[in-house]
Amino acid sequence: MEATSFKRPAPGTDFCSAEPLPADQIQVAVEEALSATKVVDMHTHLFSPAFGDLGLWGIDELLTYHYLESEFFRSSEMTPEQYWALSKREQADAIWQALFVENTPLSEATRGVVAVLKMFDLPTEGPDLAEARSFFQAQPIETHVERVFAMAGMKTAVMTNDPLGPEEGSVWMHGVERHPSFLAVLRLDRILWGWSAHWRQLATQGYDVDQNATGKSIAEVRRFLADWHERMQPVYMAASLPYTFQFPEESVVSLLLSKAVLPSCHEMGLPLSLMIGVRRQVNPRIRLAGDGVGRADLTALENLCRDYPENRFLVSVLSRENQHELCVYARKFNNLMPFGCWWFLNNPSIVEEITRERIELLGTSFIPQHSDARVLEQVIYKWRNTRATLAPILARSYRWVCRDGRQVSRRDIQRDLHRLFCSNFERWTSH
Ligand code: RAT
Ligand code: ZN
Repeated sequence: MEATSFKRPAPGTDFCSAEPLPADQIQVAVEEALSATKVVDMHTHLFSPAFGDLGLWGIDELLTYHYLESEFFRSSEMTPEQYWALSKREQADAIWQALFVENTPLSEATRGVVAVLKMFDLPTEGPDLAEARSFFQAQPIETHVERVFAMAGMKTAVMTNDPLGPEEGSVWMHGVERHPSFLAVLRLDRILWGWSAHWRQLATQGYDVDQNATGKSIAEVRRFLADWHERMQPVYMAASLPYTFQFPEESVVSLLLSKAVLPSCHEMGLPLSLMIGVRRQVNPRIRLAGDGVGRADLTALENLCRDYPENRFLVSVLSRENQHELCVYARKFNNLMPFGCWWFLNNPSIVEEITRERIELLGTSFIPQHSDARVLEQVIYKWRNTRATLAPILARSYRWVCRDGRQVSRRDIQRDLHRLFCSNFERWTSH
């Protein structure tokens, strides 16, 4: 099975050919190059097999993805409380029944499940999930991971690793075997936004910190980050920030960012990834599915990029209304790398709009997409859809430059795709 539904490149296709391409061959050349480009998935919630049950995969996890849970409550009479009382398997059955049997799976997240089932030759419209369950149960995880990465056309997946995560922290403490296809990321949400609820965890681990981050706290948070840098070898540090994020301001978050996180990132040579725009728990009854979106004030980002020119920022914004500003800021600050079309933006119509705007304003100096996958097999459909959406946009850009008077070769296309999907990230994270 292919990473895309595009036509397979003819055997012996020379992706390095400098021959100018006739305009009518550009689309196919872009499709072929996209199928052949192995991507770095720079933000996922996947785990390497060494993390055991923290790594989610298989049909029950695919169906209970929080994107599908929020759609489920729109098509079922079941209340959230009744749903949360069910076992995972019962929840998956309920979602299958409501969204795939009683309705046609037209949304992006439901189509994704159909595409995954199809890729494994499993029934896409059966009344129950028996065949899919027995297929996934029979897969040894190590080889299954390799197969899924090959199907998705992925080179590496970047994890999201929370040192204060209840189960994850102890896995790291006991030492984790590195997997060549998974890179670590030091996620800071609990330390930044969750400081008041989590500072004691640092104190328990032997760091001399207090509730208001005074006294030795800053030096001790830096020591904590250094210890976790050593333990995880992360490729960047990361935080998700609410739409109300301001910087600088009189707050513990601002203090920790400016005095601990940014200096540590600089010293360690790591970028800081900021995902801005979540409006947390708009509907707490539906738990993880209950977060929304708000338009952020990106002057916070302007202040960060200008005042910390030695730091590098990987940034994704959740609100559609913030996308243009993000591109404009990227034109002002070369320490800012826009990335991905995140969460509610990861739908073909919006990916198309955002990517066109980014190409027009930034050329190839951005990272078009990450999967944000929480369940292993999601990368198959997410990357397939990304390639399908991007192919015509890129092809059109190449046709336009030809029309303007500059010819384009397969070598140009190959170089550009490599920059977009691999080297923009790899250069910034120096790995
Ligand atoms: O897209 C998602 O799955 C969200 O729930 C978030 O996890 C977001 O991607 C994040 O990393 O905070
Ligand atoms: Zn995420």
